[in-house]
Amino acid sequence: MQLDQKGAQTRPTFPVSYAMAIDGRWVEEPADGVIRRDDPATGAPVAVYPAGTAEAIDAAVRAARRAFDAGDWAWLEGEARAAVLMRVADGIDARRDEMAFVESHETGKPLRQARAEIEAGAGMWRYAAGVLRALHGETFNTLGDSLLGLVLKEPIGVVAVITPWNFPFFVGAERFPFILAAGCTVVAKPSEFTSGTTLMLAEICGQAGVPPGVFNVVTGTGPMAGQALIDHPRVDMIAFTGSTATGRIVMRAAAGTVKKLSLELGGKNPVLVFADADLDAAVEGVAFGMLNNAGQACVAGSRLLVERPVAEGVCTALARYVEAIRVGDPRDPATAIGPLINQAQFDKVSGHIRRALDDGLTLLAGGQPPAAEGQGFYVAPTILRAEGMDHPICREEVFGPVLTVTPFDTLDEAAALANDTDYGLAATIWSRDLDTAVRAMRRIRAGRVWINTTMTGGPEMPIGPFKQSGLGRETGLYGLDLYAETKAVHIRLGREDARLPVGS
Ligand code: TXE
Repeated sequence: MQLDQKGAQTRPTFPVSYAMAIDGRWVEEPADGVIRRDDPATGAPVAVYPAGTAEAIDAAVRAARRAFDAGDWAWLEGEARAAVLMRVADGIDARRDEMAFVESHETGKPLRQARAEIEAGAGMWRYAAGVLRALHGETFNTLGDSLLGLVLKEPIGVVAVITPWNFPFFVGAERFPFILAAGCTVVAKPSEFTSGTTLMLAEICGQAGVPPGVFNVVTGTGPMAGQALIDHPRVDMIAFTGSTATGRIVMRAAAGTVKKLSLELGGKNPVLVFADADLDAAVEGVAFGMLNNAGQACVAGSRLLVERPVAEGVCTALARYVEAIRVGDPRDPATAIGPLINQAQFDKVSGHIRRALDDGLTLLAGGQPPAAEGQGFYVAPTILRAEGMDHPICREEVFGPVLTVTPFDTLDEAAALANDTDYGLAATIWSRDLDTAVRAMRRIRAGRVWINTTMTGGPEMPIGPFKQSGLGRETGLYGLDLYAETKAVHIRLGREDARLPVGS
């Protein structure tokens, strides 16, 4: 998988056999066999990765530790480090179509969407390169005539990054460039379903001048490679993105050697539509928030709360809108939604829908496989009406193209329903009234709020959770600071008087 001489991109022949990137080398061992990944749209094999063992993790962590302690990266001048990150961004751009092709085949997401995510990922690397030299400490000149206080920012060390399958490249791009910008070294463990683009990134990093050992990738399963990584005593910090259940395992493991944590976990994100909203725009936005990436997004808008006088009309328009959405072949440019990631996710989403129907929730759209179906894990956009927030489909992260709709009468009620969840990742508000929109925004407990738009932003905005959706803020200046330790330095000027009583 290299650029050809004219600079055109080569599409890989599937299945691709990958090796792990450890200490600047490509290695297939230590591994406990291999993991085969099949295209969720067709079932055809697309990738084979080594099932890295605890020994592979140990080798990668030792390499990252050595590279960090050697200081070649951590002490590199900011200008030079930024130049490397810029070259990584250029390398991503140069292989964008090829990476999008791999990403689409491993995840089932539409090719057009995969391309946009790779492009936005390169933008993250450029932003981190630019902001890198803004990382700075403080001085305190208030400690008196003979004491000067300095607050220094230093890289935290070896960071373990565990990423999920829903946005394999982009979730990495929200973290890796900031971690490297701060001067840290990385051991990444991508999802066992979608490791291809992270390994391609390792190749690009090497070509861009990231020194050996600074960016390592070990492939493998969560219970084997993932667990060994979070347990490893020489890891200083874990950045984990995935389910809340696995997030709890990560927290427990981190307690062993008191590692710093960043966790982006599940979400059950409310979308509030007030009667004064631009309802056409709201319907389109609600559909996008519910269906982007087939609903497999932690910030997906999965609970629609709609003001009662417009509820009927919004439901009718929304049902019509989503039923016209094209579900099918991810490589067809007309496709809006591809298949779900795998059988387990298909079973989970179908099970949620079945249970809701058995329990008497009203079906407004979908509920069965879509018409334009191949043999993949396709689920039709499904809308269900729910009174209150008690049913499991309103409380649990479904992670599929499924939306519940609940009417409300007052802003207070809307805020209470929105906050009636253990999660706090994101929320969306549709209203043309500034007072209503701002009051609702202030009441909702979520790390990201969109008003009259949804699921958009840029690298300068911090992302992260409230409540059981996790810990920490990635991207923006916050994302750089996250990977820095803070050292308080006290400098004495002149000779100090003895501070202990001496003699009698
Ligand atoms: O996630 P896991 P799964 C949610 C979503 C989905 C559910 C299950 O609701 O239906 O999680 O998905 C690694 N030690 N999200 O089971 O297990 C694993 O290898 C260390 C929300 O795929 O959390 C992968 O790399 N690592 C989410 C990563 O954790 C372990 C995105 C995520 O997998 C591990 C994905 C262990 N013991 C799923 N066990 C979001 N917030 O966007 C697993 N892993």
